[in-house]
Amino acid sequence: MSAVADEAAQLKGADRRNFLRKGFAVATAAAAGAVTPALASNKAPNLPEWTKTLGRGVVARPYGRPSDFTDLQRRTVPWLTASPESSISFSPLQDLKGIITPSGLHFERYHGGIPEVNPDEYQLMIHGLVERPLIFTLDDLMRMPSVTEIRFIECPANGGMEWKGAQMEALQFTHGMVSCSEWTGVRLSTLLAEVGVKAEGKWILAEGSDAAGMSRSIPIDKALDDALICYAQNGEPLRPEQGFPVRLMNPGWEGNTSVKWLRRLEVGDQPWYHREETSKYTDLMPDGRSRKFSFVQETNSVVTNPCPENPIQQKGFIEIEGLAWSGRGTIKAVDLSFDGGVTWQKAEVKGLALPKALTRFGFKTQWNGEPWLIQSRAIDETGYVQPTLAQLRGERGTNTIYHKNSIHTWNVHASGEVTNVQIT
Ligand SMILES: Nc1nc2c(c(=O)[nH]1)N[C@H]1C(S)=C(S)[C@@H](COP(=O)(O)O)O[C@H]1N2
Ligand SMILES: [Mo]
Repeated sequence: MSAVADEAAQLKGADRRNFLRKGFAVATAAAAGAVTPALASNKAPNLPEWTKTLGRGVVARPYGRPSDFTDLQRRTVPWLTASPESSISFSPLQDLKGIITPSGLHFERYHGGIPEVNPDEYQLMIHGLVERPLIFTLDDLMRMPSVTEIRFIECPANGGMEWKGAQMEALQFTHGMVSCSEWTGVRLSTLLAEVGVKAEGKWILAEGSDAAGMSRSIPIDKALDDALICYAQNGEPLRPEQGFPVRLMNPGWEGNTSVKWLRRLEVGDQPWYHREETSKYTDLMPDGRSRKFSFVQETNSVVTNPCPENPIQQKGFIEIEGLAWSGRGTIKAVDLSFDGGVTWQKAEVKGLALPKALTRFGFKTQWNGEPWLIQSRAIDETGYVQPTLAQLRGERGTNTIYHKNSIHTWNVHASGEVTNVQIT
């Protein structure tokens, strides 16, 4: 018997003794899967190269960045848009853990490029149907009472390429227009109290200072509820991509309403019906008419492991994982199906389940090479159940690109490969 095999056999003996003492050792061993047995020869002086020289010192990178051995990337779909200034990059959901999207991987969506706003010259004007029209500088905003909340932002076009059929062979492209950060700022209601909204004030126009001058009409109820005038993301100033130095953040609502590089809020008595709330970001129904204002991002979920980018590597233990979110509030439950929605089992909600935030779920099981049609179905605190594709298409047809929150299916093949399919 070789030294290695001998050592492995000894370890097995030790494991067996442990097992006799503690019942749970079996589950642990099964969960570890095919892992190399420990070797005594792995100890000093047999050390890896990187242990034999000093590493990089503390000042080399005043602002840290991920290891050069990692490859985390926002990616684009080249044919989707005509120019990089009016385009979309998708978050690599397949590579992320937990619920927070690292700031550098937050999906990007803009219509006129990223403006370089000088924070020293920054101004937010609030006017219209108010008692005291005011201009706030960044310092003014930062002196006011702040709140910090973990919330997702999702473009209503997330999944838009899948309305007519399964098209994108990557989780990053089927669902990567959602991200989740910890946001800090001033409640819009606090600012509105400063300016004093007149009784006729029922809508607010939010206008960006980018070349697109993107603007949306926000109902006063949302403005007075949880809308945030936001200047920080994951503990540091907003990234330029996310609207530096200040964006509006409407938790749970279509990302489009969260106007970035915010320069002006005008209080009015009716909506403005600007481009991004009429010709765009409006759902075309089967009868040719459009749904007027569909603000809320409804309950959605997707399995992130396995997925096309994360095929199953070995038989035996696997923890299925995924993300669920609801613009209406907190995720209450997630069901999983392995047979395309015929039978369902309860998944476990892992870690924090916060309102209007990405919520991670998991499910521990075994895979023995059988084909799976794996689906997740999220249910939120209002009792809303994520619809099937057939239900959603029944209501909205296929001539739209927005608000596709239907149950998604991954086909796990006997090889462990995963492909994107639709069950209708
Ligand atoms: N000023 C301005 N705000 C904007 C946009 C824009 O083009 N200009 N794009 C909107 C759209 S369509 C979305 S989905 C979100 C995306 O936010 P993110 O880039 O921080 O992910 O920002 C919104 N806010
Ligand atoms: Mo969007």
